[in-house]
Amino acid sequence: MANAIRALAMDAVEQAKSGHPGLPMGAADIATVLFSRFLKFDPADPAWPDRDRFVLSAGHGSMLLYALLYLLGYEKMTIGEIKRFRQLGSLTPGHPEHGHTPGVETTTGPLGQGLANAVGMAIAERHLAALFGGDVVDHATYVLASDGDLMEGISQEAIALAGHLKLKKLVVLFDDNGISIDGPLALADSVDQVKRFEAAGWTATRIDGHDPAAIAAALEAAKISDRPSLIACRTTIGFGAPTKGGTEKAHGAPLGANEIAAARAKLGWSAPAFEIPPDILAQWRAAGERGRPVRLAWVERVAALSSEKRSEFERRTRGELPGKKLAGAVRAVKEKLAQAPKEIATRAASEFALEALTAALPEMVGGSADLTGSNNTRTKNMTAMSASDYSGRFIHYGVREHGMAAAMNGMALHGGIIPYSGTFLVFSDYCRPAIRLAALMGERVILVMTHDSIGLGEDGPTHQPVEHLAALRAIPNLKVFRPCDAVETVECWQLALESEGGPSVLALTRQNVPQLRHGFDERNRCAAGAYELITAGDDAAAVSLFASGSEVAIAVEAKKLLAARKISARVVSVPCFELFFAAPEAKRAAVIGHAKVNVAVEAGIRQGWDAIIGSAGAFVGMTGFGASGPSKELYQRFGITAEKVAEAALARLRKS
Ligand SMILES: Cc1ncc(C[n+]2csc(CCOP(=O)(O)OP(=O)(O)O)c2C)c(N)n1
Repeated sequence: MANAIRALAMDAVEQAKSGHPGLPMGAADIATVLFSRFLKFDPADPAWPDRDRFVLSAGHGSMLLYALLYLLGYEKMTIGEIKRFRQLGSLTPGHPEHGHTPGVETTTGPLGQGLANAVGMAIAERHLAALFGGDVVDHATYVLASDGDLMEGISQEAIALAGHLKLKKLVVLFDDNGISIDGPLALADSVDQVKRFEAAGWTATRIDGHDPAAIAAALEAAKISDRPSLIACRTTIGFGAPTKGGTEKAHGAPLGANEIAAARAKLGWSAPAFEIPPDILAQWRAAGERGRPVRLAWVERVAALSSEKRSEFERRTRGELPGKKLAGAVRAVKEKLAQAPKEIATRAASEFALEALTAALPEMVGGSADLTGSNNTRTKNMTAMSASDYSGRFIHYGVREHGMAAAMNGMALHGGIIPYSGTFLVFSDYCRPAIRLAALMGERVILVMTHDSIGLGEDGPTHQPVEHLAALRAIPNLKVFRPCDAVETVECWQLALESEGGPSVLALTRQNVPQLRHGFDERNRCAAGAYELITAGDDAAAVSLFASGSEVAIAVEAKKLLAARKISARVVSVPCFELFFAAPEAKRAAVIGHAKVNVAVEAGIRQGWDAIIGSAGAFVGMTGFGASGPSKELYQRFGITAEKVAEAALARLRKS
């Protein structure tokens, strides 16, 4: 059965003239034992909520997964798709893509991410099991990780968190082949992985990864472990390839016709390319059938839940928001703000909104990378998740931004949870690879990022984001929200929660900002991405002032300065570029207006703003790094003031 995987991997890579045969050939025995005897799944329902998860963290070994899906009988994964490995539009892209190929749990390729996703999946399983009971939530998460996965820094964050939370149903199968692209691992690494995982609170064993009995025994032991398990499986990369096996030559290139022929002979595999002997295929298909009765029994157990519990479980599994409750919570927050306006930091406004939102949406699971008090992501009635109580809805991620962002992807992929996190905006760089993957996969994760400009003050330039808004706005399918006041903050929260098909960043201030939206307005004005906050009055505006976040108040002051000089100006708040750019052209044109002069103000770099103000527009913002000092002095020092905005407008008017 394992040789069927090896043959398909060799043949598909050869046909595609590119790809990675080494990992599938080396890990074939591990995968065969896991999928034919341990993994709980049903090819007839790849999205069955209580399936065990299998994460191929070493995504370059994608042919391992595609071969398994075909052999086990996943309907969409035909032999034709295997033959079209790596071709445009096939279900067999170079690296596994979640949402594209049924049976692929997460998109992998950037090493280390899959392992950290799996930690999030295992957290989600424990949390939901605590809420809904082991009768309906009881599955394991298996990871196949390579040397590369374990060399990446993110793996340390992931395994430390998993060990701390005692995620006993998480099992990492380490493809311990001692080879990476440059050659023997010894060129670059000498870590004892067993000791490393043990130090992080895991059980860890070392086995022969080509011995099915040893693999099965280790998997059995992992099942009863009270901690997460590492099984370091000593394997030979490209197992079966007579000259290239065991070397880096098997890692990432077609083996060539001669080597493939010799491998077939060595493995005793006489079937032609892409053909699986019927008896072997039948064995695989029988393995694929194992899970059906298990799933049907589960369906019955779900049906036996009280109707209230069942409908809540199913709602959460579908990722469907409790629409009325969400709308009610947002309305209640807005009504309070209309009655008693708040001059507070938007991070505090976020906490104010979260009190209502987390009460209405039990699927929200929050957290922070050790900045809970600064990020304001923990509401009063949230308890911490721990190894002794997985029902807690707040995760102390520790100082692990990258692991946090990737674990959130895993939680969102698992389903039943809307994860949100907290850190400083400047550390979005530490989360970026995971944010990019959330955007690529279209997963709803929400990243609260506070201290969003020089306005954070005394911590200085290491902590003051400058290019971060632009850098985040550059990621496709990511919404970057920068609300200007408490009302916009709750509106942006609502939009992020409703953003089912992608992640959101909420960039929030440390410093207080005035409430600029007065009175109760049912509409979510931020949904337009940008909108006219203050009109010019009766006159046609000579100046349009655009701003986001804390700088909207500066634009409002600048309007007053201009008015004193008999120049009419309008103020446009721009809480979300992406939503604005997605609006129909006519709407965008109306918001941009046709004043003689456009000026934008944002305490970040100009990049991106030209799409709104045009290259002739004036920009007031940052051109270099910040400095350490009180916030108000920094705004003066870097010239991000109402006076400078008014001056910029006047200078442009004089020229026009
Ligand atoms: C973050 C990241 N860096 C680099 C790469 C490119 N890359 C792909 S596989 C690999 C290492 C291969 O070694 P190993 O992980 O042991 O896989 P094996 O050779 O055993 O298949 C590298 C550097 C990547 N995919 N992701």
